[in-house]
Amino acid sequence: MKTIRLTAAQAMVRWLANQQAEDGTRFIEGIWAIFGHGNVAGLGEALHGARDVFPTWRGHNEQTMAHTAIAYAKASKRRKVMAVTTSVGPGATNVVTAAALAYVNRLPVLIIPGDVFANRAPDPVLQQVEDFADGTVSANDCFRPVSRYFDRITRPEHIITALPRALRVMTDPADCGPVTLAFCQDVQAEAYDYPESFFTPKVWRIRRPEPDQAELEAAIAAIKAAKKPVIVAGGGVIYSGAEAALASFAAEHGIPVVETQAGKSALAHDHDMNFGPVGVTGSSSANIVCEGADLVIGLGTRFQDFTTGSWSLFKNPARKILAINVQAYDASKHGAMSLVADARVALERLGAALKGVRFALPDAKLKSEWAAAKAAVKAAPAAGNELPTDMQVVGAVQRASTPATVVMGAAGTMPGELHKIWDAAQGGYHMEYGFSCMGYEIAGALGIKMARPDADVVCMVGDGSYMMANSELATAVMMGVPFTVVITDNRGYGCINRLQKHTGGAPFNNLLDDAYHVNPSAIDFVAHAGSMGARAVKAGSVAELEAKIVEMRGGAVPSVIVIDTDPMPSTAAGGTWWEVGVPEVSVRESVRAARVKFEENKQKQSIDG
Ligand SMILES: Cc1ncc(C[n+]2csc(CCOP(=O)(O)OP(=O)(O)O)c2C)c(N)n1
Ligand SMILES: [Mg+2]
Repeated sequence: MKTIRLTAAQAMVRWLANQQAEDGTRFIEGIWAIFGHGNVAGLGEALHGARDVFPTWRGHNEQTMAHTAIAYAKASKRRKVMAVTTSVGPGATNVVTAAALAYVNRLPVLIIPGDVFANRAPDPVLQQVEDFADGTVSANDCFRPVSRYFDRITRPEHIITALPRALRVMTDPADCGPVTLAFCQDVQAEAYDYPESFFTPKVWRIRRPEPDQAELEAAIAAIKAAKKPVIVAGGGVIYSGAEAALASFAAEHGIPVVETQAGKSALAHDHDMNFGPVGVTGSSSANIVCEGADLVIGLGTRFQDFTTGSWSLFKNPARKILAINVQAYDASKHGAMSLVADARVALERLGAALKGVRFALPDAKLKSEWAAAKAAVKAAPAAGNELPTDMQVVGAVQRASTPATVVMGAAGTMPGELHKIWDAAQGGYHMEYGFSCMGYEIAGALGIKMARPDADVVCMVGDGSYMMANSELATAVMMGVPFTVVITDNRGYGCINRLQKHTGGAPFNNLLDDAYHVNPSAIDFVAHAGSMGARAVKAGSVAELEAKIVEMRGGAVPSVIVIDTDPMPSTAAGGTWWEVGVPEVSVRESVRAARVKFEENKQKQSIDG
């Protein structure tokens, strides 16, 4: 056997650089790194040696550079990924939130945190978490519950088994998620005679599981027996590349499609079969269809509470749920009839068996009424002194958008409003709403633009999320990756303030003025973003915002446009109940009233299974 003597870190990097996506490009596009003790000497030296074939990028925060990697994978429909490496201790635990985000959203990312010495000679090292009862525990054990595969590399030859397992998980459509390979720092630097064959380039094809025959037949029978079916399209449609198959299946059989946050833009907003966004942040058109449906066909959806209205949305007492999902866990939720399969394959198999089966589409008026409701809240405001609403901001961004626009976000007011009222071109929507993690926005925009250089990426971020994490803006400037950031400054956590009010709470600790302060907070976002090298301006009105988006598009660095908005309004039309725990006893009358409403709504909840 021919061997080559390399350190474990050199071997890992060489192996990673040789893994290919189906299109022949690197499956792992490159690695985000913040060095420290635990990765600078071992992995750092190896990455330097491979820098011409495997790029290393420097971020400003481990969590957000992982967000960039995750957004890149999402925008690549899980066909390509990025890796992230950190030092021992705080660098590593900074990534735990991002790992959880990837875990929830079923998105692949390869996390390689440095770990303590396998030989334990210098223990306790700087940043070592000492477990009094377990000698095998390190800070990296925090990754276990939020990794689809976790391994600790305590011998150089471990990578020969660990790395293929890591790639297996990231390319498995059902198990897909974050992988953590905690890499002991002494082991990174140890040499070993690796078999040459280990480094043979490999193409990782993503399989398309076929349905089980009996499940398929039961699904066909259920659809044939239905009178008012609806398809709830989730992120799985997009990851499967099933958009065109869905469009033709829906059109052929007359089945309306509604879209979740992750599924939005599977069909263009104006596609005949697209009845709009579903659920808590959904349209009246989609929700009315869902309320009456006798067969709810989940296609690549996790049935998160925002989709199901905490299981109060599907009101037809005779309703059945058919869950088509590549992951059996999701396909068997809430007593659903399961069809475990790839979304595209499932649609093809169902379509072949349902030739000639056609349902009457819901009244098209539902769609025109929703279009009017959207247009009303998005219309440019009449000139005046009032602060614009976030919906009017969305309207301005919409009018300034192009067919190449990908609007994105994660937390705050924007995800709900964008899901409801944004008219997305096919593929023009990217929302991280599995974890809805504040601070994903700017880092995520960078990842999307790296995956889709031709896209016009528009990042919608509130002042709160911007304050939580913004420093990858400096990275985007440094790397020359441009996108547009719209900061809606409503001086606080507007959506949570509204939720607080809605549940009877006093305005408390959300808007900056309602929080303990000695000096009123007045943050200059233009100066802040400008200090990182972005082209930053303030828009004094919705009209100015619209003009500036167009004017600043196409620069070499990100542009940031700040606009003051009113924290109070949100789109009243559409939507459905969302369960939030309202106190059963309270001295506040408004809480007691909210509790009464809560109990009424609880009656509408129907949980199968
Ligand atoms: C990391 C994280 N912490 C807390 C939350 C809960 N949360 C959701 S939205 C929000 C406020 C967001 O404020 P901002 O970005 O200004 O948006 P706004 O609602 O004001 O438009 C908070 C605290 C979260 N989603 N993520
Ligand atoms: Mg805000």
